[in-house]
Amino acid sequence: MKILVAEDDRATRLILSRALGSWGYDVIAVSDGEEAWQVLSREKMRLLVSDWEMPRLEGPDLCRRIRQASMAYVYALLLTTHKDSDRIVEGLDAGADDFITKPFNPAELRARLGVGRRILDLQDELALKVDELERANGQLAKIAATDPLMNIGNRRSFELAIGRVSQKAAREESRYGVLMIDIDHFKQVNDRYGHAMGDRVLSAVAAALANAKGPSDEVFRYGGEELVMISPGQTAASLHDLGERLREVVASLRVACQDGEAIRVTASLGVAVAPAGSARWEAVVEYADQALYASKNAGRNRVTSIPR
Ligand code: GH3
Ligand code: MG
Ligand code: MG
Ligand code: MG
Repeated sequence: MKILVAEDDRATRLILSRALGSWGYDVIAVSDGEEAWQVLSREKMRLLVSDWEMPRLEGPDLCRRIRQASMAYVYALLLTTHKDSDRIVEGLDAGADDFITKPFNPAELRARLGVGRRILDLQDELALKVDELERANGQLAKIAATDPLMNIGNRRSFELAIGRVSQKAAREESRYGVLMIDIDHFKQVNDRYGHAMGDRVLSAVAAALANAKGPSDEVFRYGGEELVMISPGQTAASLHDLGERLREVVASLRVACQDGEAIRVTASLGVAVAPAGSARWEAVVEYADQALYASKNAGRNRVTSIPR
């Protein structure tokens, strides 16, 4: 383990370096606090033995600087000739973890450094646990935002995403479109091929739509066999074109059945563009939903835009 020694007295520095070296430490020795600070800024050091009184930067000031910096925890042991407790309090307040009085007893120094290493080991274990928890948290967040069958964002992520998109559009005075996509007569697919096959069709439709969307578009499962897409920067005409393209993607999809039969489905779409600068997304979703109903009533497998 590496250890940094800061001591301006040459003889003490040598004695310290030699003792630490003989205990297996990899020693870097410097002659004042400023030099010590430079080493700490350059290299990852976890253990510091620092003299109190040194030119340029004294031990307690060095400790203070270390505690203010954002670096891995450095266990700092101050060497001092001061035995009075006011001074010791001052050193500990400055950020030192422990102190030892000069002239030091080598066995005591070794034991106190052992304490420091124990604390650093605990720190490392804790840091590892925090890493693990953060990773697990990230996985959970992803699970909570994703629909497992369609492997796209769920209703909750849709609401977060459209909130984000609509606020950005309001700030930038830009437009965005919402496309509601509902599979036609899907109940019949379940009735005819079974629920498991129905699941496969749903996941194939979601994959095809996710693949067909533009790079800034986002697609989500709105619920059941209904999907919703957000498409920023659209005019009514370009949004209708996108809807038409997605309708064709669904209609040309073939999902193979066990007996070799290819299941085909169609979808009805309702699309609506949010007026420029509008942050209220609920109304746009409502318009797209009304348009979807219009597509269903007009015979399905079609795209309706509101307002026309
Ligand atoms: P329409 O053209 O009017 O939309 O007819 P539809 O049959 O698609 O609509 P309806 O709302 O009557 O039925 C939707 C069906 O979608 C019923 C439901 O069981 C099925 N469904 C919803 N979620 C899932 C799912 O996760 N897996 C499967 N296999 N089916 C689902
Ligand atoms: Mg000194
Ligand atoms: Mg349907
Ligand atoms: Mg439906």
